[in-house]
Amino acid sequence: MAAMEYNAGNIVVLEGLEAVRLRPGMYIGTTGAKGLHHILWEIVDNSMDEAANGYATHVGVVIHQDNSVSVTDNGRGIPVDINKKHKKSGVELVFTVLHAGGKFDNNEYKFSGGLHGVGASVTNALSKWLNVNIYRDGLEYRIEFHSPKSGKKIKSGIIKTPLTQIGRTKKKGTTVSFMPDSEVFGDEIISFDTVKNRLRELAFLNKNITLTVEDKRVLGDDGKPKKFEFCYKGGLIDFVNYVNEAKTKQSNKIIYLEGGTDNFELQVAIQYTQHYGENIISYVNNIPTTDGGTHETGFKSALTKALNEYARKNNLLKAKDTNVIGEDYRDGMTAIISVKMQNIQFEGQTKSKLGNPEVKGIVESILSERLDLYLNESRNKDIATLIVKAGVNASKVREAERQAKDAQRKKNAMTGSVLVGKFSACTGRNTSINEIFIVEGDSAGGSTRQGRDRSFQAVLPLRGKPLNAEKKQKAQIIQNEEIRTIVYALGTDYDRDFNIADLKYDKVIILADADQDGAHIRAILLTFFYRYMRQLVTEGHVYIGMPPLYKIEKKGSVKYAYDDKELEKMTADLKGGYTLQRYKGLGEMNAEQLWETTLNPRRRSLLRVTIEDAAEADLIISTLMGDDVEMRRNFIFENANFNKVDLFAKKLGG
Ligand code: TTJ
Repeated sequence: MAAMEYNAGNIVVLEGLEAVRLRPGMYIGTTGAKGLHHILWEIVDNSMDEAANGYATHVGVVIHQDNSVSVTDNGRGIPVDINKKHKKSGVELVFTVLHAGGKFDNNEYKFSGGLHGVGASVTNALSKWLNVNIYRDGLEYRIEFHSPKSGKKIKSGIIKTPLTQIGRTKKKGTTVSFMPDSEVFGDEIISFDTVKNRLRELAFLNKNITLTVEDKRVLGDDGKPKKFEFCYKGGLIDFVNYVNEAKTKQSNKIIYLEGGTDNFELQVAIQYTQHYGENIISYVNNIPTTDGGTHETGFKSALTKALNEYARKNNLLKAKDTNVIGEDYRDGMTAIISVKMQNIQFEGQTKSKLGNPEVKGIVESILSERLDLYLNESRNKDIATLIVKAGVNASKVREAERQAKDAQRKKNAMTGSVLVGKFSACTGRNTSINEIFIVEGDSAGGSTRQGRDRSFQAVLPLRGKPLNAEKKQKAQIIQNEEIRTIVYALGTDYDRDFNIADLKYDKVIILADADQDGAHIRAILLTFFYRYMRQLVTEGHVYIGMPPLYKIEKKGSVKYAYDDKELEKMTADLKGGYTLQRYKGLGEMNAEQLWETTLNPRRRSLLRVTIEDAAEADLIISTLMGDDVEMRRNFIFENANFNKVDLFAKKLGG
């Protein structure tokens, strides 16, 4: 009987992992870079759970030369004893039962971090091999897996070497090493920067835990593997400092508030800067909620109420004044919100919005109480007054801007469109396929206009450089001719009046040269879109066009290379006898060549601009475009060029 049960159970397990192999997308979203990193986060999250609950102090990631990865913690070690119900060791269950993860013992951790809880078995299923070493009670254990191959009959199982005690040890903890399967992920490999950024974020969110990442594929200047270590005693306070590093502050003070109940924890850190707009970065169980949700709504509502109450009580708002609206109290604010809770529900297309309706009230009630205490403490009087005054002021500025904008509208109506003579619209009306090219320079603009397919491609040449949105007041920005033309052409309006439903194009494509000037124009435009039309970016409408860098001609046949790697391959294939032209700019191509290489959807290469990491995006933009010259110089020096902003971009296809 027992044997039967074991076999039956075994088959279910294998079918589970086989299902993951057959449809990886169902479990990790994509088999591109994001999915590949997802299977690493599944492992890291387990170690973070152990650390966040006080059992481990260190979590480390090592990327090996062969592109395999190890994750190590110094926690209690995954259980090795036999689970009575399943008749298997704890570790075997973790890696072979779908959705089990570290959560096979439901009551082990109060809050479980991590992505979507598909668990470590998914990592196992999508790895060529996966090995676990466990250091526990003075003994070292090891178990080795290799994954079922899709399309082939499953034989005895996926365990290569069963759980074995292999020696004695003084260490404690767990190490999991695995090789992402190239049959699933192609030639996608783990990115050091992606790991580094995520571990830094985790270190901010979980104070006093040390996170390390080491890349054995790359040697640093000292001849040793690249390595970073993150550990923050200040948690969210350090996080705000990091995000605001390049910004001019209203006050150096950071407001830190926390509170909660048995099964809900809230932490908030706030600082006011002199920069335009608000920057709220929020998390639930360490998962970024880029689209906000009920925790953010609760936060905003508590903040507005508390500040208005304070304003009335201290006569900063007079009886005749109306309340200041929330948006005005958040102008210049950086806030980081982290909640930990059970049974999270995510909403929205990208599942990055917290949906639990009860959370709004919970956050609101915790924060109202804490904020009230904070604001009324005598030593906080200066900051409380400063914030309220800034809010009152922002509301006056907003009113003045509205009037200026109305006046501008009337002026536009009288003088006709600002676009006359510059902009070439497309003839088709289908906004779901139409494209607009924003092109650097009049001459390139001219070739683009002649080369395009006018049925769906519009062209807007830029004469001068648009204003850097990071450095200017809002009112100045819309005075700028280039910016005004863009806003008008897109049809969406901007800032608080922005409405994505009015967007006239599916793709907004920035077309600039592959040089410093071009990079600068790209950065300026991306900054404007990011600050004033954010949805345009988050919903994936912004692209960077990629003109070729080289033209290779042999016996009348022409080929184009878009980067040096491609050029190397092409010239090697041709084995001599060719002529090579390096394009210095868009202007060197005639209309026909431009169509062939850069405009034609069948042939061209586009980068789609994405924002996965809002904190990083904000920091890069404020550093590159902000007013701290010294920081900018260091940043550009460290990152070798001005193109870091282009790192937001992901190549399409391939
Ligand atoms: C579970 O309850 C008993 C004590 O240990 C708990 C546990 O699971 N600890 C644990 C799991 N520490 N580290 C892990 C772990 C580490 C890695 C790298 C990967 C996985 C799947 C789990």
